[in-house]
Amino acid sequence: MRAQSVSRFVVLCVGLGIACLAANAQSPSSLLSFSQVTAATPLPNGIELHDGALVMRITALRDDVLRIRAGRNNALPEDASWAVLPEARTASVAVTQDTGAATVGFHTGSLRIAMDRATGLLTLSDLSGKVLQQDAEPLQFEGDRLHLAKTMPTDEHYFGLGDKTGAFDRRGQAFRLWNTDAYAWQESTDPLYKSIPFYLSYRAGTVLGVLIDNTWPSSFDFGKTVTDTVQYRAENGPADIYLLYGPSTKKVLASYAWLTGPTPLPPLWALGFQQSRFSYMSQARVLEVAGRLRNDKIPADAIYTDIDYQDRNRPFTINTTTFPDMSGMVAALHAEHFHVIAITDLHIADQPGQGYAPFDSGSAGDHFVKNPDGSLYTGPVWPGPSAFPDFTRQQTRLWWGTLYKDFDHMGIDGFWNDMNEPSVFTAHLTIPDDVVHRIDEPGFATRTATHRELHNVYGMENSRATFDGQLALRPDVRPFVLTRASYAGGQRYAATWTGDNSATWNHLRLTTSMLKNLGLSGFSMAGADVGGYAGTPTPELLTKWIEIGAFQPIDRDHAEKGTGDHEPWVGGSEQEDIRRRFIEQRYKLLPYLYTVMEENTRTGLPLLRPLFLEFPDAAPDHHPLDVDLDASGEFMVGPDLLVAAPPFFDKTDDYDAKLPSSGWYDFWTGAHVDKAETKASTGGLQPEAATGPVLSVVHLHPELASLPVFVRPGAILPLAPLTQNTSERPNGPLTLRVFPGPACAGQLYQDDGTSFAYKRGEFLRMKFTCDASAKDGSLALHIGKHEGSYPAWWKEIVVDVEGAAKAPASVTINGHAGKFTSSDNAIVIATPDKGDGIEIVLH
Ligand code: MIG
Repeated sequence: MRAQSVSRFVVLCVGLGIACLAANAQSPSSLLSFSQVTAATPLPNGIELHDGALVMRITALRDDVLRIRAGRNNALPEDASWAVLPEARTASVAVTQDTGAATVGFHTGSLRIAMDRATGLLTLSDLSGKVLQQDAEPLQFEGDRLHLAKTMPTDEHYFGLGDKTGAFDRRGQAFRLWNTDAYAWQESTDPLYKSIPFYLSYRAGTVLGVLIDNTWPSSFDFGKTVTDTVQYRAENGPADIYLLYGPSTKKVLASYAWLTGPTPLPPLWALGFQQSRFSYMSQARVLEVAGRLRNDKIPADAIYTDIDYQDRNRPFTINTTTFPDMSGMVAALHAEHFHVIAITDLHIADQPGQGYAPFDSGSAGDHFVKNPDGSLYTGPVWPGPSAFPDFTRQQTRLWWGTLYKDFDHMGIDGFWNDMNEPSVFTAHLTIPDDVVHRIDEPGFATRTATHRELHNVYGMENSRATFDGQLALRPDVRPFVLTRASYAGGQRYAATWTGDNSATWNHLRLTTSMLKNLGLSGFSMAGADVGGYAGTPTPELLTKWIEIGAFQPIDRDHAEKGTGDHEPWVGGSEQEDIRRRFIEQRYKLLPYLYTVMEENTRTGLPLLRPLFLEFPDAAPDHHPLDVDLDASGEFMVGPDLLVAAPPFFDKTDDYDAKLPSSGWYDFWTGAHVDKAETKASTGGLQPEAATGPVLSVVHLHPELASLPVFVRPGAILPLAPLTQNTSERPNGPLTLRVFPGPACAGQLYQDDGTSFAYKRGEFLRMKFTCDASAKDGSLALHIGKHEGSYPAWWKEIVVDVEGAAKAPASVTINGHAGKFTSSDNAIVIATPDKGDGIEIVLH
């Protein structure tokens, strides 16, 4: 335990602002480094290390997941967490102690951790000795502050931290964690709405996930302030660190889902097109917009009511002048198969004794946070002076859930939790630091806590209360909650969006990296306001944004008050026709999108993926392809689709997109990219010689009406006939588009889309494979039997084999001669599907 001089700390503090000033006030002797091992106690599942009165306990939750906790005065921090599930936090495996002269530590079946006895520096490596993480400095406390420093190998890349903006790779950037209502944020704005202290360090295809579970104001600095050093600082709170070893990104994401909980299966309709604006000012306008979507045959599933449906902006009320019959409106929308999502902010108008039930019941139940003197804290927000629920109390969350009773009765289908950083209309932007919250919660010691400690977890607990409230009111309906603020683990309760973006081409570009990083941080159900929130998009920008949005998880068109309309028809029929085509394509792809979302609930793999998730080895040096400028506009949708948007949308020049591996198909035409001629639909696809065995380059010409999308060779994509909404039963066959290639396979998952009946076996799962390896050149396609009891919408399957050079001589279906047609690139076979499996061979 080494006390250090203040002067050194001042240097470390540069650039930290306010928090740093506080630290400087500490006396020099309060700076403690874990800088030697004075005692080591082996544990069955780890080791406890001491440097005098500093204690560090390192345990193995699994062979590939370690937890490190440290504290002063011989005391470990409380073993509790908002982020990590109790069953994961308390998991444990036996380890083997490694006691050397110079180091002490242990190893598991896949990891080795060792502390240098003389310096206190930790090294985490795999069993072959490959270093995964290395301390640059020992763990350090300065008073209540915590400081960690890791080395940064030059070829290491960093991802995660949720939707923080800036370049996709966090290397060279620094971020603060302090949930902030960042209206009209721009590319360099930080902090934003969420605090997700989880990142991946990615080095030549080997990945380590790092979760630092601390809700206090904190910062991550990936070599910005001190070159080649990752620094983490928290101004207070526990040293509680989880290390998740891959080596693959997929494995790390699965472990993160194990640790913090998976995303629940969303209702199918949440994957449909959603229409919103701040605000549709009347019930009549809501119905008009919904009617126009149906009239214009723009598929859509949800419409939002923003704050103006309320009486004087008071949550859980209705302005009965402009919304005279909310129930009737909801019923009318339901009749048109729209789902209705209402905003319900958490600021409760301070209106005692006026019949405003949320305030009266909230104060009667003692559910609001308080000033240090015990009086009610109020802060100005939309309804004027407002009280703030104490969401870190289980009782308060239960109460909050009951506030939804009336809206539930009206049939409102989903709820939108905005402003939950929480946002307060003061210069400080949020609740003052010293306002008193309570932690009253199973698994936690009951105590009070300052706003400063709980600020970053407040929004997540708000969305948790809403989610649990929906479940309590409708136990067999999957809730849909959209939240703006959150913390690690928040994916358990809500989908999210990237807040108040702007109607600019650059903001459309930013959606790609933000949604990728959100997906790598647990949030698969995520979107960005389509069309841009602040400002009015040009017709072309709106069109391109709708094209891109059609391939992103949450596809919600939204706009700020005072901006021009930007519903899909705005800007003329030529634009509307293009936009409709893309939204229609999303609907036809829903079987695939939903299958990937169901997979996400089991594997933690997001719907919107960086290329490196699927192709970690595409580049010869195994760097993540997405960090290259010429691949920076690209993203994957599930394992099989690659959207190759340009790196900069406002450039009209041709561009070269990189495709990992080779043999890709054009999604729109089904043609092999390698064999494609110039195709208008992808803007003049002209394959160039691959730069290596594992990378293809396609030359693309940007066009407003088209978006290059490619399909991985070996994919089998399930598609449905076009519907106008997800309540409509598709009328027609299931289409399987088969893109022959290596490891050719696909899946389909279906269920009723809304209830939990799938947990009782009422789902339908099918697996498909294709095999073109036979010596005689035949292609064998296997369509699996129906698993589960949910009935198929189809009686017939249409198989569309893409990229075929020539027609087959014959086709057999279950051994009998079958019919086929062949056109340009495709061979089409139709077959009845009774659910017991089908073998099709193209000879
Ligand atoms: O102070 O509810 O990000 O999506 O339309 C603005 C009104 C409050 C901010 C949200 C935005 C929403 C708006 N809200």
